[in-house]
Amino acid sequence: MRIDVVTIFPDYLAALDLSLVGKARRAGLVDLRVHDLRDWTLDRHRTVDDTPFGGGAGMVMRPDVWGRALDDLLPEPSGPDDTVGPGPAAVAAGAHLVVPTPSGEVFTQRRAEELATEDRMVLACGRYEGIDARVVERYRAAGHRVSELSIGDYVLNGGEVAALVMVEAVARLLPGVVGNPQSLVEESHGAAGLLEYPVYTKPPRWGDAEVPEVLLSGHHARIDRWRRDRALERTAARRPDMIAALDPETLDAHDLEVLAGLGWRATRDPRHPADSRYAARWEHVAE
Ligand code: JEB
Repeated sequence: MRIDVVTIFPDYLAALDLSLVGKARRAGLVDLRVHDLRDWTLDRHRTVDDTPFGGGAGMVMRPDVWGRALDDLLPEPSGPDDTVGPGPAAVAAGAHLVVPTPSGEVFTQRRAEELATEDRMVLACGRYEGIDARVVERYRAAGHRVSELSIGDYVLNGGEVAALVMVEAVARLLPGVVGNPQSLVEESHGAAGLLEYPVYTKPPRWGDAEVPEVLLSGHHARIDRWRRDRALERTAARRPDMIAALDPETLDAHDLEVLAGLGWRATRDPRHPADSRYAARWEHVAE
């Protein structure tokens, strides 16, 4: 995958040379190119911003500078149903333009998985009050895939940190980047609905703190059940929204018992109590 990042602070992205992404880059699995937006300015002062029309605080990034950069970096967009390459490995032509912004849709593991199927991604990092809105409109109208994404509900000073997050989340999903693909499989089970269970390593006794006995027992079925129970408890305590989104049909009797003990009861439409065409729902009673 080729990833182009455009920013007025290219040094911010140096962190991607470390660790997993750097290794993937050196192995030729990711072709990451960081560009200085000011290379597309035409004036002596290399100006990228100006005052907002309509008034208000701060500065806005000029569309003409961004337009020159993106015209250079974005390949021709694909047609409505254009794919490149044979069979199931086919990917859409063109690139996906990603614009980090606090007003974007939330960047989730699903979005990372979608972006990891792209052959090319261009990340446009804004600063100040953001990028003139005509930029996104222009490239969308021209048929490019464009996503305005937020990494979460807090305020940053620019898109660079969000771009770091997105590149790392996407790059580790590319074939060959994560050494042990089994860890991606186990993770996707977790991401399918529950937080991860707590993990432990040596020494088995650290001061007063002992590793739970069951993990030393070698009883794989009991270990799996213990881990599942801890995952259910943690998720109910920290992310009730994730419990509410679970399909009760995917849970076994023991799961339902654990959740019932935490105040979560799966219910069916009382008019159709046994009819699987009517989805089960959750009812939560605080203890
Ligand atoms: C991303 C950015 C700014 C209003 C306030 C501040 C470009 N989750 C996130 N929080 N903040 C950003 C983000 C993401 N993704 C973010 C790009 C820019 C913040 N700012 C500052 C703009 N408008 C400028």
